[in-house]
Amino acid sequence: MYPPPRKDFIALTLSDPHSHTYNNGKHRRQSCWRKWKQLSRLQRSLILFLLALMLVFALLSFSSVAEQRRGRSDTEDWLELRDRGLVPPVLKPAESRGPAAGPHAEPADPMEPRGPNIPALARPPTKRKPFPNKRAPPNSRKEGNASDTVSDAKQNQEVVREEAGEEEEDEEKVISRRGAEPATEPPSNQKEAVEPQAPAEPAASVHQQVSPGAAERLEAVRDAFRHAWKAYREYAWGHDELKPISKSFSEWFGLGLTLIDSLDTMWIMGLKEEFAEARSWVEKELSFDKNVEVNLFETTIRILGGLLSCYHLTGDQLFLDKAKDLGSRLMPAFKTPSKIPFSDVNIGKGTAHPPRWTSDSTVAEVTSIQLEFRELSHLTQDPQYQDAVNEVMRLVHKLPGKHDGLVPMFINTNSGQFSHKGVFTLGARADSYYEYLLKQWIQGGKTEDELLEDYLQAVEGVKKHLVRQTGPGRLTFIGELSHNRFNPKMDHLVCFLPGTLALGVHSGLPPDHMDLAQQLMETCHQMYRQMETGLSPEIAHFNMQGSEGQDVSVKPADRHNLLRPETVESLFYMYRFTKEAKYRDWGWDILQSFNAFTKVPGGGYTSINNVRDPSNPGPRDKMESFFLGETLKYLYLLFSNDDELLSLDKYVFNTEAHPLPIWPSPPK
Ligand code: DMJ
Repeated sequence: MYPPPRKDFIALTLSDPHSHTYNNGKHRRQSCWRKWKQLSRLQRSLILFLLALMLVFALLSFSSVAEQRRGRSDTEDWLELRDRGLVPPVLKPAESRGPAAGPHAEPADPMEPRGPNIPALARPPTKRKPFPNKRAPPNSRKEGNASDTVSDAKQNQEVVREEAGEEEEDEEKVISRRGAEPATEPPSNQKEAVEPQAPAEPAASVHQQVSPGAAERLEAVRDAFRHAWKAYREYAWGHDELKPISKSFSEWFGLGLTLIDSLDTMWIMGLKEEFAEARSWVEKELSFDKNVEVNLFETTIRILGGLLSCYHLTGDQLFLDKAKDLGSRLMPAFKTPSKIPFSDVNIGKGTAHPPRWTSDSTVAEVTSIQLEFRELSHLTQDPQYQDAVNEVMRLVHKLPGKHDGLVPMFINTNSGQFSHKGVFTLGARADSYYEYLLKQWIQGGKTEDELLEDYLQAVEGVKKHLVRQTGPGRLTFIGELSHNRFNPKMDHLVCFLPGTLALGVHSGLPPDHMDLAQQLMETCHQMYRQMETGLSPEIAHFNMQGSEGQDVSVKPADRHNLLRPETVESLFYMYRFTKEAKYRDWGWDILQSFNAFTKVPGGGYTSINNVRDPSNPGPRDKMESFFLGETLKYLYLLFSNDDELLSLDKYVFNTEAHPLPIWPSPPK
């Protein structure tokens, strides 16, 4: 018998797959083992080494394939979202990153699915910073000062660019929030906040009911709000206004103006956690027992109106208690010889006075506090508030010096007569007189005839004296009358008028008011469209000469944009009553322009100096409280399901966009 030959290779014996004999496996094991034993030590070591090498290689490739598979799945997610139209359009690199997070990470919104924040998906998670319970900026923070005018626009541009670098860092923090890390503890004040009662129609439901396009737009408005709020929260918490470029704040009355002004916006947008945190500040920090001078009108429309609307939306007694406290502290303003209130009140001392240079008050101011004071009486059953403001309307109703229903801009607190007569405008110092005539009439159940009479007469006066058309494009606009001389100048403030006229028609007033509303809406839209930044100037001049040239021109001193709400406010009304998609599209264009030219990287929006220069719009380092209180709110309402959210048959919006209920029964 020959010994088995030594082999330098391994013979593999493949079993017949069809042979299922009982001993087959055992036999094969024995055969392999025999063959292994026949190999030399060197051969065995070589084979073992090769096998070990293959094992290591296999392990390495497995982890890399798994990694790739994870990456691919995120990309696929992104593509799917993009195809479904859920990815917001990219405006410029900074904006495409989605909202950045500062040291205060944004809490997740429990009411809504967050909109896609796509670029963050494929990034590795990073550690999230804790959520500090900061109620006010520390003492080291720069104090706000009165001057918010930026002398050197270039310098500010550089600041903006520098801040863009910061957003790279911020972006990483956003990414961490999207990872699977446990949620950070909320601030203690947030935990203690009393959960406000849910509104009858929570804003969260709106998202499910609107079309995909509208849902994307709503999310873009919420993103804008969050971006602005983040900076306010971090750099101006509890102060009146944010200075987003210097990351500081400025005070006007020292009452947390932006915070209170924004409360109902947050509620409407379904930003429940942000709302709860702000509510907690109102509960623990807000005090009106302060030696501060406040402007009666501004405090009424923003703070009193904001508190009252929050009370209605949430049913939370805290807001009504605060409103009552503030209302009673404003009452000294009415202690004048004429009962026409002074412009300024010291709410701590209980004293009131006109501005230092005059004994006049502004007509719009004394006639645009009525909705709020009347509502306060309605809720408290204390007639003193409504008696005071109704008396003002009664006096103005019968006052000589009007021009076919148009009112001058000033009224004297001693004599109770109009002063500086002969100038008529629908812009600053007169605007909301007209708006509140209609809205008081609606609030009171359409029973107060003098209000209606004054409103209808005023609209006729506007048509007769102030409405003109441009030569080139036949744009209808509202000019001003100064001692019988017509001036083709229109403040952006006048863009409230299309919305008010439309509301009047919706409330049963002459249908031809709608024609004027539509034409003026087109003009306000053109005031944005014809500017290089897509943003309206503060004041526009209109070309009434010939058929050549531009319809709209802007004087150098009027080129600024303060993030004002009037045009988007009117778009909201016009869309509600006509359902024409173009009004939503115009609002969307405005939001894009705000994002392109006023968004400060890292947080906040700034008013700008020059709407005609897209390469250097010149940030002013100020975010007005009404941007959060009004402008974004109206944009949100414009894109939301109108039947579900704040019906205009149930609510009337005050001039700072705070919804107040229409009374079910007429006033006594
Ligand atoms: C708002 O504060 C109010 O609407 C006011 O009546 C005039 N407009 C500003 C914002 O532009």
